Amino acid sequence: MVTTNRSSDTAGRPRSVEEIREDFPILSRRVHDKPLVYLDSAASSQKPQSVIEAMNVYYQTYNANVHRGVYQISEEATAALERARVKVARFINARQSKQIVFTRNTSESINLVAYSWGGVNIQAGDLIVLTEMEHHSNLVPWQLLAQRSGARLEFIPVSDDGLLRLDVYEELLRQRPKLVAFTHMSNVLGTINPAQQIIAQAHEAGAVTLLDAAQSVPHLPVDVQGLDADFVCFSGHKMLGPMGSGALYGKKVLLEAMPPFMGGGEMIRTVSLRESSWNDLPWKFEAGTPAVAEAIGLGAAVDYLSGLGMEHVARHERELTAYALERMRSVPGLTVYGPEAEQRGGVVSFTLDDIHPHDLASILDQEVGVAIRAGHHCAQPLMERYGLAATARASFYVYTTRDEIDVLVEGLRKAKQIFSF
Ligand code: 7TS
Repeated sequence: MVTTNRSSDTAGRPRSVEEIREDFPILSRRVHDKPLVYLDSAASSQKPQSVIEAMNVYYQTYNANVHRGVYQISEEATAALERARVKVARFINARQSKQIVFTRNTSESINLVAYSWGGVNIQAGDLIVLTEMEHHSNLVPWQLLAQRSGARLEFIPVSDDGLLRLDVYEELLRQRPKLVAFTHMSNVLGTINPAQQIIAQAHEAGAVTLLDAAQSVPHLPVDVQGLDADFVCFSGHKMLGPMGSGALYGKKVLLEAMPPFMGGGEMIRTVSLRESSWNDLPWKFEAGTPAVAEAIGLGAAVDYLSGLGMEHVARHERELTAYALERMRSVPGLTVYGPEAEQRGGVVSFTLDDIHPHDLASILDQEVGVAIRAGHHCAQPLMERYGLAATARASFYVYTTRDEIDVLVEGLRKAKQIFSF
């Protein structure tokens, strides 16, 4: 039932990117009669065979609802779901698996906290501190909470080179915010924020913290206890797992004190016509039939990443990003946004002359088979901060090669030629 992954050979040598690529069936397909070069992993990653297989095995051999059946396959499904929770907990070094709530994605995890924790802890006049580099997922739920409660929002600004202005943060902390919610890594600039420091300072000022780890958990070793984070939100589909899988980590004292987010089956202990009592963590937050196959797939993704070693994953992407920055900057007229390679993950946003990023993405797709993202990347306030309507964005993962970056650069040169007429 459990598919193995060959993360390293018996001598412990990290697997080469060529070996890793063999685990991803989609990477052998062609687009426009060219090999697919997938450089949009920050939006959603590809999935290895072991993840696809784990979900298939569930559907083919023990598909059943969980937590209620007293027959064998339901018990197997329940055990597999809960095993996946334990895997996710270990992956981010959570103390207990009950601190992992399965959700559909980062957005749902953040909304859960905004409604449940925010509903009882945020009052009129309270301050919530966010940053200018947030994805809409870590902005809009707090805007909605502010509208409901009368709370205030303030923002840590971003410097010209894509770093958070921590001097301004220190000033904001003097106003004693109730919550500091920020992204660990920007999906536009690639900036890796000093999460441990930001969290420690927030705690000194008496604030609770929420870390949007949508771009960090897939790419860096993340230790929630080391960070002392209160809430951590991430998506399975960005870390080799299935669409519709995600998680919320929370400190037990906070999760236990929170009311349910949604009501329904699974999340109750007892129900009478007029009132109910709640199930234990984490099921209190998991109303209705869960996405069982997706959770099992996420567990398999975590196995795969753990097999590779997150230090190895992070090193590969750091090296690749340094290479990409150097190669891309050799293209005349190309502007890269965000900090230098040491302070960023594998995300490179750029513009080329005055070619519209959407046109650029179409040309790269058709001419060289490169898939990149173009647009505001769900971070409109950040775009506004840099006076941009859109950028093109290339993003990398465990299966990205230097050759693929060379193909991207070749495509950029072609685009320049096409637009010079
Ligand atoms: N936070 C960050 C930092 C993200 O990059 C994303 C998705 C989200 C939250 C939301 O994740 P979801 O799984 O709930 O959608 N980022 C992107 C992106 O950069 N392109 O497409 C989705």
